[in-house]
Amino acid sequence: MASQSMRDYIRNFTMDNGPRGNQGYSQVLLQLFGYTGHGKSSFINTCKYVVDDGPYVAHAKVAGSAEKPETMVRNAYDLTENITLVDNRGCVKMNKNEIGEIYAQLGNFLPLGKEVNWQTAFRDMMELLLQSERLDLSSDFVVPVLIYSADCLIVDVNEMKEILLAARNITGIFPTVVLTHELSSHLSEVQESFRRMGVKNMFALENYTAKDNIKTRGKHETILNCLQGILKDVEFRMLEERDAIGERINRKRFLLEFAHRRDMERRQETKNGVCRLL
Ligand SMILES: Nc1nc2c(ncn2[C@@H]2O[C@H](COP(=O)(O)OP(=O)(O)OP(=O)(O)O)[C@@H](O)[C@H]2O)c(=O)[nH]1
Ligand SMILES: [Mg+2]
Repeated sequence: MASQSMRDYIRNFTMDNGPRGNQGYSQVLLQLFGYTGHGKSSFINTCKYVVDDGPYVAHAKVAGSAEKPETMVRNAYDLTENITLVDNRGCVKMNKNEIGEIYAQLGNFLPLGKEVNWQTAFRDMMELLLQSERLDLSSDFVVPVLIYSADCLIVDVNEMKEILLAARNITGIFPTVVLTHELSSHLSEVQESFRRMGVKNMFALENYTAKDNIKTRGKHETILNCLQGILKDVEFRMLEERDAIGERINRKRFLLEFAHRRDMERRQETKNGVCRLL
């Protein structure tokens, strides 16, 4: 499809067009997640640049380098009237503390515009879910999008697979994977790893940046193609009967069970530690 018609498709996308209507959803929320420095904020700026078709603007603040974490606050950016991009806090390593928070972000239980702190205890997760009653977010159709730099070989395949599956369990949708730094020599190896993990929707691209934003047809088309692919998936999902409130309840259940399990494991570890000392 030519760029202009892809752009029109994205700009005119609404949840109302399916044969079953919007089924209680008002917008698509693209939840960007992943390791810090892999290009989430840059991807947001790139998407806005391509879809708005205006000058390059750094809407989301980009890190000076990939090493220093930049985005600590969960911010949302409107791409169109019906599509929002969420810049979630990235993590340095997806360990047990951080992963719970990634799940809470993906499940859409954390307020926007506030700093994200990694919680550890079951009570914290429970409190977070109780407080989320103040937010009315059940009308967001959440799509998880993992942003991963092709410059980084995947060290722990099992950990990554677990995260992708958990993201699918929380949102009901297997994450789309966006590989940034597509010029990296590791690209095909990283692509192959994700393919073996069952990833079907994968897009490799170079983000536009403040320094390098000369419009190129190839870059523009890849971004439009990626966004269009995600929305086609949403349309496909909307052919089924859905229950926005029920899905939210399931997401809460998943998170509470996860936090409970994590708490039990930690207690067991402490107990084992004490036994060893005695
Ligand atoms: N070459 C190249 N550089 C990129 C690409 N995407 C991002 N960068 C650079 O990588 C650095 C980190 O990018 P960010 O967009 O801030 O990454 P982030 O995932 O938002 O990082 P946190 O907010 O810390 O979690 C910046 O210096 C970007 O200019 C890309 O596709 N190619
Ligand atoms: Mg960022």
